[in-house]
Amino acid sequence: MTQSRFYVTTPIYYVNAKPHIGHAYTTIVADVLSRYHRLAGVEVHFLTGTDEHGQKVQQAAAQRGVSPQHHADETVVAFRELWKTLEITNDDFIRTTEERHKQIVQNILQNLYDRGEIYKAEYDGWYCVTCERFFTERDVPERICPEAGCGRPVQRISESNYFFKMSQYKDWLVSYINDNPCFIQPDFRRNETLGFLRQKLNDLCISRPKSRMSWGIELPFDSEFVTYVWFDALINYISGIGYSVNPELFAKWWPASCQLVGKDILTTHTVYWPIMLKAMGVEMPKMIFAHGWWLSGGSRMSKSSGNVIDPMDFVERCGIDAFRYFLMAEMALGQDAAFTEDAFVRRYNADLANGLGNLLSRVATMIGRECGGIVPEPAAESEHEIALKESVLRASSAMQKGIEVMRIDTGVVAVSEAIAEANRYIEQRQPWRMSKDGDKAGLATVLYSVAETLRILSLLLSPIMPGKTAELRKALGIGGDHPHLKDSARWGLLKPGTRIGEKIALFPRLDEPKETRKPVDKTSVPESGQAAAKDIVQIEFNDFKQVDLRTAKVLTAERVEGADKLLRLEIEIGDEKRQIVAGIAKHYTPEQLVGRTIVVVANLKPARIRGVESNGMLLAATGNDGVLSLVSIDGEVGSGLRVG
Ligand code: ME8
Repeated sequence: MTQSRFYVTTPIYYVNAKPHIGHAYTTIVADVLSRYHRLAGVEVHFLTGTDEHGQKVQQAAAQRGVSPQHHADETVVAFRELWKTLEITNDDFIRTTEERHKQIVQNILQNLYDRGEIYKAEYDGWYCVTCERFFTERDVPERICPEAGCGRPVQRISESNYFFKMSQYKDWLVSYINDNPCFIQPDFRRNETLGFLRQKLNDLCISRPKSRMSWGIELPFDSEFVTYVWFDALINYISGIGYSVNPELFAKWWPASCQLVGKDILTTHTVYWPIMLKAMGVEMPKMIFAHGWWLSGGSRMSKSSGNVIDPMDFVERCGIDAFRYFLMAEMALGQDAAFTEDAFVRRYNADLANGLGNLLSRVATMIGRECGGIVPEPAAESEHEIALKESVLRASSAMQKGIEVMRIDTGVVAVSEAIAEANRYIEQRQPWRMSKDGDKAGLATVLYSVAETLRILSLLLSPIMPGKTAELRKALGIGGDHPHLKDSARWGLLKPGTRIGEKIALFPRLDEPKETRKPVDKTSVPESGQAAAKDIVQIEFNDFKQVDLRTAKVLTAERVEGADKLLRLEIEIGDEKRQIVAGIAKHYTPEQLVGRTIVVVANLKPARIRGVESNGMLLAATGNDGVLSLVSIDGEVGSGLRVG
């Protein structure tokens, strides 16, 4: 992180309904980014808030028989409380009905009007109340709102109104976007905006006659009108930091480092907003990042689709941190993702209960039992410790890179790989055997290495799970430390002699929902544990003989794009080369596999897994803790040998 200041914004949410998981997601992403930057010593300003004017809010209030202000005052509480519950560390919360905001919107309107950027004309066109957007005849041939995910009927509007001269800036905007590839992210959203700009760009109608809609900020130059809700709302990003009234504060934070939005409001943020700023003579934000949608039942989660999930349902059951972790891990930032209870429970059990929680419990138990609760002094490192250290430091750089390139999810994958590596390291090194054999130096090295792993990984996860990682660090005996992000890139900072804390169950396992038990995984990873052994169905020897088990050498390995569990392996079986797809990406990195001799079922019918052909299946065992180990062969043997 090279910058010294970081200003991040979320959209300001409408107060016509209670917040749902979609709103929580954007706000948590902003919070995670803010916490990472603070951890890196960067000064942060994080702004969120509520959008309280406009027809939608006026209608919602009318339906309840209360004034719009009363309605907003009540609904805003739900947002404020949810952010508090989710441990959101916003530095400011702006409401568009606050005087500080209204004043600045009016200053801007007057200034643009005085400079001839705003004019009055007859408006004859179409309007979508839900999106609060105007459309021309050509935009809505079917009389259906063309906004992403909307599709509702539009209304005809004919009235005199004020217009902002947006069209004259079109060529400038296209050049600006082309010259500044980081301005709109991800890249495919930039292309979407450029596609939009290939069509004719009209001037923007920015007013509503009070006779039709009065719930808005009055135009300073015509008291018969209020301003269009988007013109009002977008200005929050600069009114919140004192534009035109507090030049010092404004200069400190503007331009924003990152403006987060959902893809539903791409056009308003990547066309209207930059042009408004340009007309005002204000610098562009450094980045506008549009993330994807949480889907529920196959469509966008939204109040109007009737498929919203209340974040509190999950928070109450599984805790704040697990909820925050799931949202960050499950959605590739930029893409859509489905929110299901099944996916939640599965990821919780795999990554948190069996992964991180299990690692802590193993480390705390062994240090308690073998070292009287004191972190031991490590002896010389073997190649096992070096491999573990590399995996942990890789997680540190992957997380830092992930934050820089807005891929928090890839940072999380690297951390969970390091957790799996540490659990596997314990299996390989077998500290219980070292204890039995009296190998004190070996035991101390193993216990130190896994405790140090936990120090680093808990630091990397702390912006995502502030509460649980604080508990974890207390359990490691380092709860009082105030680390810096760069401490995650330095192995060996955990002081031998540290007394560990109370043993805790960090993430108790959750029961999987019965009706949605994990489907049979065609990628060869078996269900974990010995429990299954007693249910084994016996087969005849002749049946077994039909299974052609062979040794195989891994020639290449790579991740399957868009499938975070899958690796594509090119293997050699004797003279033959072929490709298999295996669901082991959470347990092995591609580098750990190349050159290894594994065992495969060579005569399995080919299958397509996530569109990639797989010719065979590798064998692996999954421990009770969910950690997977490949079946391998003792000593140097060739490939293509029959196993059995
Ligand atoms: O559009 N998945 O407010 P809004 C992911 N007031 N994110 C989602 C989501 C989903 N299913 N649903 C909502 C407005 N969001 C305007 C914004 S800004 C100057 C004015 C998130 O209450 C996402 O960030 O409809 C989306 O852009 C925002 O909530 C829309 O919130």
